[in-house]
Amino acid sequence: MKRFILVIGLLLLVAAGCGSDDISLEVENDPYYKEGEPTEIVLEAVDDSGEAVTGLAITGELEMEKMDHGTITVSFDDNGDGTYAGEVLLPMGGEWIMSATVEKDGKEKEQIVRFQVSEG
Ligand SMILES: [Cu+2]
Repeated sequence: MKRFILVIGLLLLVAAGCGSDDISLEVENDPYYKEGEPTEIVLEAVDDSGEAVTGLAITGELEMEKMDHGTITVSFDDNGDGTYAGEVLLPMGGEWIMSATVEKDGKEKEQIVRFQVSEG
């Protein structure tokens, strides 16, 4: 019986390992809005174990939480250290929602990232 439990445990470990291409994005800088100037957004990508993930292609569709400004597209450049930087001209600061498309090895995943843009 103990051996059986051990085998199940090992299988679960393997399964968890396979699921480790789950990537989560977070805004790691403090984006600010200044009229007529692009806002920089820096994303950090980490996997399940908190390791930085490089080599992703990330684009985002930005929308405001409480207002309709349409959607604004921003593409991110891989900084090579698990962070990705993008610049975008926003109409205003406030609460923004990004629907991010993350591509890794030809596979795409969607992720929602919420962040605050301060007015500078
Ligand atoms: Cu607005």
